[in-house]
Amino acid sequence: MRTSEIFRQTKETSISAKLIINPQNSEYQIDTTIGFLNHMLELFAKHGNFNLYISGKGDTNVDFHHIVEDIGIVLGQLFFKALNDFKGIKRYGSKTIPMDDALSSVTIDISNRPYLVYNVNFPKERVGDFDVELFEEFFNAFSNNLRCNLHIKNHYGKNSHHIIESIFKAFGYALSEAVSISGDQILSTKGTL
Ligand SMILES: [Mn+2]
Repeated sequence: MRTSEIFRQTKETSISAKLIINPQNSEYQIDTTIGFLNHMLELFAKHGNFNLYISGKGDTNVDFHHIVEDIGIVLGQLFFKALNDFKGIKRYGSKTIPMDDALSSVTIDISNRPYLVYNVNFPKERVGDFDVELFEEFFNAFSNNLRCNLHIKNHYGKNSHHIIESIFKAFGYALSEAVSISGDQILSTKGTL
């Protein structure tokens, strides 16, 4: 069973989280105090077939920036810790997923090399009281902490909620593929990642 737990506390946020990769049935319990972020992480867990438990709070009276970035850090750390030096994983994953008017692609290489390419423009800056530009910080933090290449592209879409939802579903699906077991070797001609 590939699993990990993280507790991270700073002066800005406090987050505890647990991950199980590819369980029998995906289960999730997400409470970040931000409804829209919870919604996205639930989609991610469901579509990636992960068990994901996150309980976090932060200085959201300042703005949502710290908690969103720190959840990205913790999520990346959870996968890094659960993946046992990346041994035996498929390494690459890619998925294109629509959501009504929106179409997005996410491609991942779990390469031990952090790099984010984020090609997303939202027609509206906010969904409810949530500033969608924060998702770039989230994915950047995730990529830095899992140490993966992460390429995110929105092809088109009219509705910001649909655009980000198609991204999170594709993110879960692509990551699920990349972490799936393909053998007992490290997939690199260097023999190491
Ligand atoms: Mn929705």
